[in-house]
Amino acid sequence: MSHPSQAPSLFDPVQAGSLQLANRVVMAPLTRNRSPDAIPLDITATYYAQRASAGLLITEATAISHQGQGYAHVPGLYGTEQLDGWKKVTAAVHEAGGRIVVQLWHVGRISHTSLQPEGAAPVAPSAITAKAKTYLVHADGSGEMVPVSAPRALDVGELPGIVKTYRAAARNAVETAGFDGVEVHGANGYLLDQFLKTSSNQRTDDYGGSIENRARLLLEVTRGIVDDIGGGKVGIRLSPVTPANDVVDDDAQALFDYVVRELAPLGLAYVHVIEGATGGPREVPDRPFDYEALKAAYRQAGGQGAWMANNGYDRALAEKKVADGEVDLVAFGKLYIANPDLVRRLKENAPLNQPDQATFYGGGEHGYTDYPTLAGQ
Ligand code: 8OZ
Repeated sequence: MSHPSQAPSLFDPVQAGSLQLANRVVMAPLTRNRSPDAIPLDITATYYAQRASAGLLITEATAISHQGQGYAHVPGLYGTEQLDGWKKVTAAVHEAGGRIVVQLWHVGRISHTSLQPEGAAPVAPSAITAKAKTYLVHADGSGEMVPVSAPRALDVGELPGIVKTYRAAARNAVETAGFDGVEVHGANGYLLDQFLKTSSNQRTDDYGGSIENRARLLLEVTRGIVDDIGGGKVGIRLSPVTPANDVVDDDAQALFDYVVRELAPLGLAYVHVIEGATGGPREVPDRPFDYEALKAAYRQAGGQGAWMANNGYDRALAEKKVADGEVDLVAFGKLYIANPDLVRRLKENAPLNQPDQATFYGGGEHGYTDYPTLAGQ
């Protein structure tokens, strides 16, 4: 079907909304828990700048508010110190010739009272506790995985405030912190995904029940951000069938086909889809999903954003799907932890460093900024 001489390659430039990308290799958002008090450190600027040859860097998930935080030492976007920390990151990435967007995060029920303002219960669409764990760091520096706390259901009157908080974070991201854009985290069982999916949303108001109602918060957030900073600087991440953080939908295909049709007129930079179980198998037992149909629904509704795919891609699969025109961008997670020069390694089919799971979450430079490049090896 494809014309080999004209087929796009993973290493060709591409335009995604307002973002001019040097290639189609993307660094996926990766939680690293190295930002005490939610403030990105200098080593974080080094870490992202080392990876600036990616067509696009997506930051680790970043809390839009203290209430939106659910793990120890994840960064935020809500105060002067946090924004100043991010300024150093974006400056270092731009100096190295890269492009970087920040992932906007509200965890909803995936949190713990000890991480919430005044020790309050985390918030959720419905008062249903997730079978999930979060990560705490104690005063003596030791870390621990603990079950998430029981959430309280958000009052409908609180939802406009949540939309406003997302919008403020997006404006701060581009106007103050120097990001090239933002990615709305609509995936992995966090707040917006909790509203989308039937297992976590049992509301009986305008934000629960029908697909239209369950998608309302995600769409209000995304449209609001688009009004503020322009659709060309906005991406969104979705995970139709991931079991991450204990969510499932009764009819994921119908739900997500609707979501992308509604997103189509917004002029987004990209739609980022996690295929299968986040960080795990590309197929989820008993949860079939047709990603090509999802993309077709978006295109048929006029969506022109770049189509970004993620999860378990290797060089061969990425090159094939880009050459076939199935996907425009491929986001690599674990491979980007271990290979700062991933673009070069893929291009030259060079050996890859293997990521060390023990240093994914928490710690300092080890397992963060000390993975070697080919040039340094
Ligand atoms: C791993 C550990 C903690 C959070 C996600 C933000 O899955 C995350 C996350 C991943 O989207």
